[in-house]
Amino acid sequence: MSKRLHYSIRMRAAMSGVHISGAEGIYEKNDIIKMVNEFTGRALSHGKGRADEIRLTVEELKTSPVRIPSFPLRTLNTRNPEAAKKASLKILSSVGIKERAIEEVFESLNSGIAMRGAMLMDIEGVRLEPDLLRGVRVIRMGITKKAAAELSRKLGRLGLNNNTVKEALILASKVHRHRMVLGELCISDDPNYTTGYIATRTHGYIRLPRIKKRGVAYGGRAFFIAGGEVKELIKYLQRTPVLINSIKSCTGIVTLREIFESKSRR
Ligand code: PML
Repeated sequence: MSKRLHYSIRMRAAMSGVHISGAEGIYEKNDIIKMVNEFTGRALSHGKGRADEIRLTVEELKTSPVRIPSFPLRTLNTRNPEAAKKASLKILSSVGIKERAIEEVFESLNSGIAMRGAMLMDIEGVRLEPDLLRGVRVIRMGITKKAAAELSRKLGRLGLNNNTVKEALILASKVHRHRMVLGELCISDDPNYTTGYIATRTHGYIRLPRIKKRGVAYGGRAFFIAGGEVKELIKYLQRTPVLINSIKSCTGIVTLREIFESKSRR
């Protein structure tokens, strides 16, 4: 195992007290200055406006990152929010999450209440995160340079080589490494970004275009969880450093049928 030191670099930017942009990764020492520059640049030129407050954290990691592969990525051709919800219900309920829990998450994410972190929803539909307003932020995750180049190449072929997709895929891959997480639903809070995703260990990362109407400035993330200590899960999500070091398949548009047929062949 590598003895090289790793650093978690995290950026959060706000404009007039409202969160507009965030980014993070795990890097070696030589890359710190470059990444601080890059993240600062991102905060100052975000589509939602120019940040007037940028918080940067550079932290030496005390433990070596756990190295894991990314989830495979696919896209369903969902034509509107109703179709995206229907597909989410089918896929998430197939791994044991109750429909009422999925409905509850859609309702909360569409309610307009902005949360910084993710909801933790048990599979029966009961919220379990200690702070219902803030949710749980997932931090200390990244991707190796080699895997990042491979991911850019694979996403590039699909016209998806951008930070939004890459960061969401890294996050979902880290989160589902924990056995308590059965599934995830995410809707972007960017009013111009209408693609969301669901993820499960069985099906991987499934993008859902048009999950919301353009112009809607809210969204969020929920993890469906079962069987264990919430405290222990939160500790993993926030403290365990995870690095993606290999990339599974990145495929274009597939049908729901193909998703169910291929799950055992991934
Ligand atoms: C976000 O805004 O960070 C969430 C993005 C979710 C969808 C990413 C994708 O297109 O795969």
